Amino acid sequence: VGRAVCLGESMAVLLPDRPGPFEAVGAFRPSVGGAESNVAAALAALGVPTAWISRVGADGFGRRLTGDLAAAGVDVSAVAVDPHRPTGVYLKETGGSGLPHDLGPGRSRLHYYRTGSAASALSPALLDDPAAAALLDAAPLLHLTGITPALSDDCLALVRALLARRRPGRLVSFDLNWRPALWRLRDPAVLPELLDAADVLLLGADEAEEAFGTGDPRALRARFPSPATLVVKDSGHLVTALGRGGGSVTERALHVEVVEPTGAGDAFAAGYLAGTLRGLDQRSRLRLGHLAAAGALTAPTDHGALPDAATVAALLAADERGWA
Ligand code: KDG
Repeated sequence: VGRAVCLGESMAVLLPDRPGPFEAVGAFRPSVGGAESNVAAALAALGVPTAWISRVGADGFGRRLTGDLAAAGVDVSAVAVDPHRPTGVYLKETGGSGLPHDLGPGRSRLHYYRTGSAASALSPALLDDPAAAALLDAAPLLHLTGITPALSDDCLALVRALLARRRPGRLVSFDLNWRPALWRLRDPAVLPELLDAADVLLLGADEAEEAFGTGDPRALRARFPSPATLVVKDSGHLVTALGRGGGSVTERALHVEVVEPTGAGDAFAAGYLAGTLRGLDQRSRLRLGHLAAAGALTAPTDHGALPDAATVAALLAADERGWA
């Protein structure tokens, strides 16, 4: 059995020492982020053998990314090192300081420095790389997001090539991850065709509203008819999984005190996909997604911890009152 493969750009993250606009920040602490590698780390934490495929610069941030992911148990053997382009970086701004220009409590904004990054040079040439091809050929799951096709024409071509190489028995999941800042200079009209080529399509209702004019699960199901499962996350509270035949299951998120929301969608995806690979029923897949998301919501970084295995098992089996 192969490893689940997550493919996409990761970046060094600089986390501020306090909430507020950057003019009020005293220091930044380095961490790692990137939607697909967040999913990879969370899948590994959930016990799913996982690889992350990407490209980093020949620099300290690139070594930090690959080192941290390897330490999280993720296979990084097919991460290429680009001698000419740097690893991307983002700075996280968080609200709640009460100062002028503050974003507001519980809100955050990512400031990207990633144009011309090593990962933006990912291209269909990746498919000729023996290490990447071997991982992709054996993968029971390939996870992609809408960030990658926004990075460059080459990245878009790679996503198209990956979606065209279907293998029986391999699931392809695609998380919209709508990033308007990345699409400002590119045409997002390429997205629907990519999303509709997935087996499992994950969307946030808010981001779908912005990107496609509707966040309604039924309308989105009609808009994206091909994926076997469409998962719509309604502002973090309710998540609905809709099959192709009209059936649907909805599960409420856990109530948690949100510390910082970045990475929660990735953690949800990992929980849902780990449940899918384990053959759990839809409700349990959604619950595992919510449990993983709760960990990320209550951590200042992109990553959070899961409860112990016994607690997870009890929560998956709990009745409606025991769960929410
Ligand atoms: O989902 C979390 C990501 O948004 C964050 O880690 C940065 O990958 C990132 C992006 O492109 O926004």
